[in-house]
Amino acid sequence: MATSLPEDALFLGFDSSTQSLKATVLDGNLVIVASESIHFDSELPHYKTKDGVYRDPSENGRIVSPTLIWVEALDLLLEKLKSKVDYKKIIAISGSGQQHGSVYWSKNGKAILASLDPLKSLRIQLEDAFSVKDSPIWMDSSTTLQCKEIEAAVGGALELSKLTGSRAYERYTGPQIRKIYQTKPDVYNNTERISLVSSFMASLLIGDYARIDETDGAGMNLMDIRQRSWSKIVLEATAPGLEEKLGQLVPAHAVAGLISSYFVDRFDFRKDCVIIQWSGDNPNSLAGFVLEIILTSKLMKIGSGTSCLTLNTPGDLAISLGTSDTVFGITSEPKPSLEGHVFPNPVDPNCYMVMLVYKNGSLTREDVRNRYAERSWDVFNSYLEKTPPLNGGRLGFYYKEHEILPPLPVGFHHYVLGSIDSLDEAEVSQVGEFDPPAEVRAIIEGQFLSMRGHAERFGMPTPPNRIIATGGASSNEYILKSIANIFGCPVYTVQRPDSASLGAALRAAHGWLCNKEGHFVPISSLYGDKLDKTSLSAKLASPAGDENLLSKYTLLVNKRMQIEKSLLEKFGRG
Ligand code: XUL
Repeated sequence: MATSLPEDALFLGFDSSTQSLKATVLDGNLVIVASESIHFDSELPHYKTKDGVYRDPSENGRIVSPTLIWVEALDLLLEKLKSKVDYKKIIAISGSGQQHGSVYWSKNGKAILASLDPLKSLRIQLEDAFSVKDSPIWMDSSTTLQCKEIEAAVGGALELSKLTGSRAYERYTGPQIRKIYQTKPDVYNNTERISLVSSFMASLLIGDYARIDETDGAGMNLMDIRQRSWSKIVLEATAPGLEEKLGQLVPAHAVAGLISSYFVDRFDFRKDCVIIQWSGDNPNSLAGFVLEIILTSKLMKIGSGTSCLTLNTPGDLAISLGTSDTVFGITSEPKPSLEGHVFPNPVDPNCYMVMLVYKNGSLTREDVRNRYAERSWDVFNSYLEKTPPLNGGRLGFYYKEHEILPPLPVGFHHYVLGSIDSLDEAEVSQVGEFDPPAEVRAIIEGQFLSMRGHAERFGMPTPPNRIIATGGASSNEYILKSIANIFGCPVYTVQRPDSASLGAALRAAHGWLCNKEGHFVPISSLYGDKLDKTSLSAKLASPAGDENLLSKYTLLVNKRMQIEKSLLEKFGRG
C-alpha cells in the first residue's frame, strides 16, 4: 500500500554529531531540497573544542563536549537554513544524535524549557539548566571500573549482553551515569532528568523533556532489549532512583510533541509541526540504508528479502565512515554476544539492527595522512593507487584513540608476513614503521580487514550481497575499491554521504505518516509510489574484487585476527 505524503510539504532532519550539527530537508517526493551545517570548532570557536570535544588531560580517557555548544548550534543552524527553506512548509522534524552521550538537567530544567522567550537566544536561557556542564560522549573510555561492576552485578558480561544487547562498554550511558553517581553524588541527586543527545535535542524542540526512544535507549546498557523497557536489575546495579530520572521509553516512530512556541515565534515555524522522536546516528543511517536496499533492489529487479530485511545470506551490510566507523545490518533474530551491539530497528518494530563500532575512524585516517602523506588527501590517494593489494604482507594496527573493537589502548603496531604466496603458513614478525606509501595502504586495509574479521565472527553475512558505504570517506574511490576487494562484494554509495541527517528527514516523514494513519505503517510505504521521482538512489561505486585476491584476503583476515588476539593478551583490559 502506498500512502502519500503531501506534495508541497517539507520534512527536516538534523544530525547532532561529534563535530557538527547538520540539517537535510526533503520534499514530499523525497527529493533533497536543502542542506546546511554548523561546524563546531570553526563556527563556535569560543567553546575551544578540538574536533568538537574536550580531552581531559587530568583524567585518562575522559572525553566530554560542552552541552551548550549543541544548544547554540541549533539556533545558529536554523538562522542559516532560513534563507533556503520556507519553514511554514515543514510539517515534521526529526533528528539524529551521536549515540550514548548524556545530558544532566538540573532541577529547574523542565521549567526553563517550558518558558523559553523567543527574543532571547537558547544559549542564554539554558545556561543554568544543567547539573553537569560538560556531557560525557561516546569517545570517553574512563569507566572501565563501572563496566566491571555492572557486569558482575548481573552475572557477567554475556548475561548483560543477552539482557541489554551489549556487554558493558565504557562509552555506554549506564556506566557513565554510575561514574557520576559514584564520584559526584550531589550532582547526581540534583539531576532531575537524564537525556541522551538525541532526546536532549528533541527536548529543546518541544520545550519539555522528550522521552528516550527504544533504539537509542539500547545504547545505554540499561534497557531490556526484548521487552523494550528499563531493566530493573541493571538499573539497580547502576545508580539509585534512576528510573525516575530516565522517564519512559517510546518507539522511534512516535511523536515527541508539537514544536515549541519558541521556534514558532522566533523562526516562523507552523504551530502544528510535529517533532518525531530523535534517535541515534547509526539507527538514523540505518533508516536511510533500508531505503537504499529497497530502491536498489527494485532498480536491479532483485528481491529485497522478507518484510524484515534480514542479514541471512544473501544479506546486505552498510559501512559508515565517519568520526567513528561502523558496520551495520538488519536481523530478525538477535544473538547478542561479547562483541558488537544489538538495537531495536528504528523503522521496523519486528526487527533489530546489529552493529560493530570502531573509534579509530576518520580522525585516525587523517592522522596517518598528516604523518605519512604530507597532510594531503591527493598524496594519500596516490599512495593507495601505487601500492599493491595485500601490501606485500604488511599489516598495521593504528589506535590513535583507545579502541572499542578490539578494546586496545593507544598505540601503533606494525607486522610483516614472511610470504604472501602461502599466507596461512607465513611467519609473522613485528617491525618498526613502513615506508610512507605502505603506511597509507596499511591503515586502509587494516581497518577493513578488521571489519571483515569481526563481522564474520558476529554472524554477519560473508560475503555480503552488497555493501552500501556512507560517510565522508565513502567519496574516496580507492577506499571503496579496497572494501570491494577485501569483502568480495560490490560496493554502492549514496547520493549524499551525510546519511544520518538524511535518515532523520526520512524518519520525520515516516513518523508523520504513522501519526496520520494512527498506527505504525512500514517505511516502504513512504516511497512505494515515488521510485521514479526520488533522487535518493544508490549507485555502484566498485564491483566485487577478483576471486583469487579474495581468497588471499581471507587468509590475511585470519592472520590479522591472530595478531589481534596476541595484542589483546598483552594490552587488553582483561
Ligand atoms: C556507536 C558509537 C558511535 C557514535 C558516533 O555505538 O559509539 O558510532 O554514535 O556518533
